[in-house]
Amino acid sequence: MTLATESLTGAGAWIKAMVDGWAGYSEDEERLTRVFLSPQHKACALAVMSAMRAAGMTARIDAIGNVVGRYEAAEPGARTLITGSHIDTVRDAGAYDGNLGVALPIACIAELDSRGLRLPYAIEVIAFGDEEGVRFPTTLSGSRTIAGTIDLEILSVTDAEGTSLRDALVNFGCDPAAIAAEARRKEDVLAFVEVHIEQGPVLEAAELPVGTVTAINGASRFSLTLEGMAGHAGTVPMHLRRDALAGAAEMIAAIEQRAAAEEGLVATVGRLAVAPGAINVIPGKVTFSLDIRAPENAQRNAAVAALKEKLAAVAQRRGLALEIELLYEEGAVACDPGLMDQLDRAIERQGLRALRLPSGAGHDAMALSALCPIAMLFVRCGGGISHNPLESITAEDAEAAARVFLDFLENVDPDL
Ligand code: HGY
Ligand code: MN
Ligand code: MN
Repeated sequence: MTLATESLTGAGAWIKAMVDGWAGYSEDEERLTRVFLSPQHKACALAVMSAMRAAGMTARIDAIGNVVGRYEAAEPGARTLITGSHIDTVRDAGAYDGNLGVALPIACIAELDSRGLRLPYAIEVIAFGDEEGVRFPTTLSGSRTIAGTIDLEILSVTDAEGTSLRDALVNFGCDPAAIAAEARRKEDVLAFVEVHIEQGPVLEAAELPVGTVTAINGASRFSLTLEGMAGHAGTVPMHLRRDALAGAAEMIAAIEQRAAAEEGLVATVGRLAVAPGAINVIPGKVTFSLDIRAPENAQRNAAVAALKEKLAAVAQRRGLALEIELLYEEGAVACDPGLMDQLDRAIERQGLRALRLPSGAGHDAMALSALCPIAMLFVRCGGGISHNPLESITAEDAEAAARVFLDFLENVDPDL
């Protein structure tokens, strides 16, 4: 499918087709799962790279596995506006989370290139490889590398098979020793502006295709391990048990209760493992995850502290050993007011009502906020559904968002 050159007519269908094509790169025939540095990530990265080149960009895979497309400015030495999003997915994912924010800017640059138009600044489109943090107990390594904030200690973390991040990078064809050099200099970067599906119901309720993001909620992720005593399901009286799963169940109910009691606070237990996992054995060990978020860091930190106290009391009463390991923490970040205004103006120039909304989901933009001013353009998704194969967008909304984003790109103040 070739992109119509004038004013992005047909771009929505082109963008959707590109993202739907990338959805074929999955470790599983039946559902979309593409984890960091997997063979499917490599295949998708190569497809992204060729799409970037076809749109008139130079493109390469960097030392941390990001795909970096670059569209030079009208004048050499100009600063760079970075856009992009992630191409890794959760398990049994929807196709548009992250990926839309790579395909849509590629369509916009293809349009600029078809007109032979260069802007007063360069544009980089980056397809980050590790935003979901599914394979390794870390995340945002791609965007943190660009921001220069990556902690190279993470090269030693291992996945469920025991493969270290370092070895996975080498197998992917990357050179871990070159990661530090990928960091961008603050003085070279104008801004980072990410296009992403909303993953929530606000735009659909407002009957709008796009919206301007005000801030991104902070998040803390933990792994909790409970050790009790495995035993015979038939012989151990209830009052003598140290049942790790019953303890976890009480803790998970307490977590849900605490979050439900406070506006804006959300807490999720998404993963749980029980050992030894036999029907007639009292569970001796349970490991479960905790993802907790709020718009304000103080609110999230207070909830974490309160829950740690509560869970310790439950463990103590039940004679369970409790270990809580912090896996990841990223503070809430505010979007740049000037960039938000410029996104609003572009939305209005495209004949749409400008609406502002917060992001409950985390994004690579959080990491890039350490490097430069950030902003996000949200795109309506069907039913606000995400992290679910039912995730959807319409070609019309993708086209409206592309028009807004291209309008924004052509009118950004280069002296920002
Ligand atoms: O968890 C998040 O908010 C993002 O999808 N990684
Ligand atoms: Mn996601
Ligand atoms: Mn995402």
